[in-house]
Amino acid sequence: MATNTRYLGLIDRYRSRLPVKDGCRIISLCEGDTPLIQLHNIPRNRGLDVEIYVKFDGLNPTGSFKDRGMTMAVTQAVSDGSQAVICASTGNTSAAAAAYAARAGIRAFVLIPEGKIAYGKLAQAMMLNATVLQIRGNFDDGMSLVKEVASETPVTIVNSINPYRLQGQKTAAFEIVDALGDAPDYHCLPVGNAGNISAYWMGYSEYFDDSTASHRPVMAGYQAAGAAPFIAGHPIDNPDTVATAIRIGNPQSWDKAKAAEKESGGWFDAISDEEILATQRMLAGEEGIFAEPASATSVAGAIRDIKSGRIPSGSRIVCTLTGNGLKDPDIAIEQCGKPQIVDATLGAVESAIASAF
Ligand code: AN7
Repeated sequence: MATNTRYLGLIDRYRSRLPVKDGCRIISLCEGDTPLIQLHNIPRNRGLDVEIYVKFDGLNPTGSFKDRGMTMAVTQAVSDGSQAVICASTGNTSAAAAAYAARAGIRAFVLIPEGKIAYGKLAQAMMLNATVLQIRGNFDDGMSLVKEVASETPVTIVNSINPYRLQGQKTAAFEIVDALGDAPDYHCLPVGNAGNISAYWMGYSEYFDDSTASHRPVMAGYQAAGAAPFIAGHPIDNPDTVATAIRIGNPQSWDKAKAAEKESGGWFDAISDEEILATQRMLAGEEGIFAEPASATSVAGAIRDIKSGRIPSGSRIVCTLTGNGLKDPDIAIEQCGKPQIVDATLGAVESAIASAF
């Protein structure tokens, strides 16, 4: 007889390390347990002597790491008797909130910046039956509005200022240590609202505190150059980047992220849009991994810092790929161009193939 080993999601897997009440209804889509893929061609093609992995969180149920936090936030909201959740979002949070609210049978309200979210994310939020409000403003404006609405209306905020979100997201660090047998030397992340880097630091710290890991990694956070408040040293007013997921000027987890930087001996740095897109194509073309632009920021930063020696040779590095490339088809086609059109004849197809070599 085969045994039933069906994976039931990260709350089931890490329940003893999560604040989940006994007997409460778990709202899950079997999120978590995402692949940790070692990069082979990218380091080899550049002569980089490092052991580098990507944690591909774009393979979560709604295609981003937000599902990790959302299973916890919506489970708690339902347990508290909440009938509705609300968030501001650059796209991925809205998709995750919509999905987990649908699963729970409650309402989701999402505020997104008009015209500035990737098409796949908009499709998700609509299809998953959220009430979608496109605001004439950016993410930071939406975040302020959500706080005001929630102070007057019985809706639960499921942005990462909800502490259950970070609790869920810390499990990614657990999975990495469980997979590698210890913490990596460096962990590189894209940074927008700064919740995820704070959550990873919490996860690594908890494993270190009870000696499950022998050390904690140095944390490196990378922002898009046009949306880099941590590099500026203060919130910025008009963030802009091709990586719309991280088009954020006023990170809500500022203090937690700065603490992670300081305690780990890490750093923040900025990556240009050109570098972000070139790295997105590099991951796809050289490794077969299609991540969204914001995600590529972590790998772009890691490669730059390995080349400069800031991350030394021989290091073991993990980069989080936070979202799936399918989220943003427009940016992909824009970079690659439309495919060529040929006649439906053997000759035309053969000559097109020959010219590709
Ligand atoms: C793919 O969906 O803020 O630093 O509203 O979608 O924890 O904010 C998305 C953020 C990185 C940044 N990569 O993470 C939202 C939202 C992707 C993202 C980030 C986001 P944080």
